Amino acid sequence: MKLFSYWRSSAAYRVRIVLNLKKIPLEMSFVHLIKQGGEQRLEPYRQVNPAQLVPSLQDEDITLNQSLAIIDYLDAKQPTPALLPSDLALAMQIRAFALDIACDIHPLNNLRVLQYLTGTLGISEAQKVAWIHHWLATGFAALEQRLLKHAGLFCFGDSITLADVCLAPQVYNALRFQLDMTEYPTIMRVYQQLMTVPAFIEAAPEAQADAQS
Ligand SMILES: N[C@@H](CCC(=O)N[C@@H](CS)C(=O)NCC(=O)O)C(=O)O
Repeated sequence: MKLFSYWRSSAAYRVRIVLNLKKIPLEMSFVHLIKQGGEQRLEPYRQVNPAQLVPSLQDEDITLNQSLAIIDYLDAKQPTPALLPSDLALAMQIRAFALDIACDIHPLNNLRVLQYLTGTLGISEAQKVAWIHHWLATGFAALEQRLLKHAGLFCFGDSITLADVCLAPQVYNALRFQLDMTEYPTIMRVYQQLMTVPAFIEAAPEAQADAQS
């Protein structure tokens, strides 16, 4: 298996956490999202993923994009540890929480969106930061409410689930953009707990071979 990743990509970070939790060995291929105008836009990677986004996973004759589809694929191949509980209602609430992040929070602050805002539409750096903070705060307010109901040690009880896999990279991203997190004490408590788990520590952006490159 080969994962196309970039150290600061929060979508790739999700997949790296799952690979570590499930102890699946694989080869890494780094796609630098800034150098050369973004290697994701160059022909070799466009052949892998025409959407020009990381991550992508290659396994034998299959090439997959979308981190949550990749995670489902890995989960099917290596079911333990499980990322969702057997209780259907709880499992779907966890999946919905993951989708809250992957569909409704993350895309608004993605690199190409920010580049379009500053480049094509000409907004200032301050306006860009306001945009990032607005959409993160909107999303985190709802996540905080959900966690008040469900959190134990982790997002949903005391076991790591798909919700934690998506939450940690999104919080990393928010801290990187210096969002004031005092409004989200439950999110931060869970995040601090996740930051003690080896699978999360080893998947962190700064722990990657391409970090700071
Ligand atoms: N929904 C996709 C999102 C993928 C995505 O947006 N990747 C970002 C990095 S986190 C990217 O490659 N950005 C490059 C760009 O915006 O040009 C997934 O979950 O895999």
